[in-house]
Amino acid sequence: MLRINAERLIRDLLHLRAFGSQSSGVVRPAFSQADMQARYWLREQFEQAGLTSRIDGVGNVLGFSPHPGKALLIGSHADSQPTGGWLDGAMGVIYALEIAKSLSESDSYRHLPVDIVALQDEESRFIGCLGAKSLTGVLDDHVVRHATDKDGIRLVDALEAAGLSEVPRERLDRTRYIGFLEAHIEQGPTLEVNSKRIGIVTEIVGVRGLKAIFRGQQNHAGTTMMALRRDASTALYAFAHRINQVFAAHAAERSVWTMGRAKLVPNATSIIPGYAELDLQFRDASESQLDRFTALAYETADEIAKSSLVGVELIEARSPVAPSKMSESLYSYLERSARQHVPNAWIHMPSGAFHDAGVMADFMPSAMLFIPSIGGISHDFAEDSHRDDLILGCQVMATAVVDLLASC
Ligand code: HGY
Ligand code: MN
Ligand code: MN
Repeated sequence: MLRINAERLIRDLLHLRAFGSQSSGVVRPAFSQADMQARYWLREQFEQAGLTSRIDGVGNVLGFSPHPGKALLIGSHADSQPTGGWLDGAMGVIYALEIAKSLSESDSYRHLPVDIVALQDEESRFIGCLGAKSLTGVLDDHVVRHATDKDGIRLVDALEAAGLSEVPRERLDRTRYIGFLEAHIEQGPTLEVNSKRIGIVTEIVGVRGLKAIFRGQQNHAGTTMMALRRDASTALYAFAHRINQVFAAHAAERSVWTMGRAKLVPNATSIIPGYAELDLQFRDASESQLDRFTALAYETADEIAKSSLVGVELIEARSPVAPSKMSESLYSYLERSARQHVPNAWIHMPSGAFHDAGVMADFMPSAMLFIPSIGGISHDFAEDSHRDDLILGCQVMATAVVDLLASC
């Protein structure tokens, strides 16, 4: 069996955490200085693991094995949410690094071809799963040219500032790979609540994002009688309330929706807002359910516009990520390894978070492994996992990798 080095795994996880660390979490958004510093360090580490490593034109850090034969690609994303947890994405990148290092030190397994990758902007600062979409050839150049982050910074300027504008983007060679494996924290409570230590992911939800824009009339908060107001904030609150009612009435078992970002202009206590924005994100494992929610959102926008005398416009706020199925033949190796290491402490489960594996799954067979998140918390500085779960997850992944490649 390929034995990982547990101390080195934790040490490398903590080293990656140091890039952009704040309180107990990280602030390492795509193309930030902390993100690029982390990628330079990862490129060095990939080289030290015996791989040929380079950073491509959208910031993906790739490590290519010198060994012949059909390879596995393993990895996750190294960028974080604006205020993120230290393990989201990072864990899967360091698992891949630890497996590469352990293989390079093993007389029995050093010949196995494993490429590794630290993907870029999975967290949608500019474009959700930017790195995975670029590697698999589904990144639309028009979208790249016009992408901006929430502060209006253009992606093309971020690429320029990171010194990547003239760097070629890598494209994966489909014929080189058996498939893609991604390890990730669960980011939810299922494993912990069920006292399980390993999750084998069967499917990943899709996600869509709309922005509702409300255009009314800015005016004095004291002299403007209620009947005369065209209050953009009141229309926003009415829209949000109605969405919660209508989506709840049409929700499927795993439907979720979030209105996590609002903007009122001019955002002053004694001024009736003339302009407002509200982001609406929704997710489900079924494309038809996402279509249904999209239609309901537009119907609700029309309804509020008619009843409030405020203009209500819906625009697409993010590039959609479609729901995806994981490869059963690939995840059967993760199952076999989990059964060997923790016979009664693993389950099959869907993923309520989207992941790069969801994009990779359209390009090659893909599979994911989860470890528990303490308290089910993620996308928060408090995100954490138990050290023994971190170590177990990497060992289960390493055993599955060797078993899979040895059987090819
Ligand atoms: O939002 C997500 O599901 C992912 O963690 N970016
Ligand atoms: Mn995330
Ligand atoms: Mn993630």
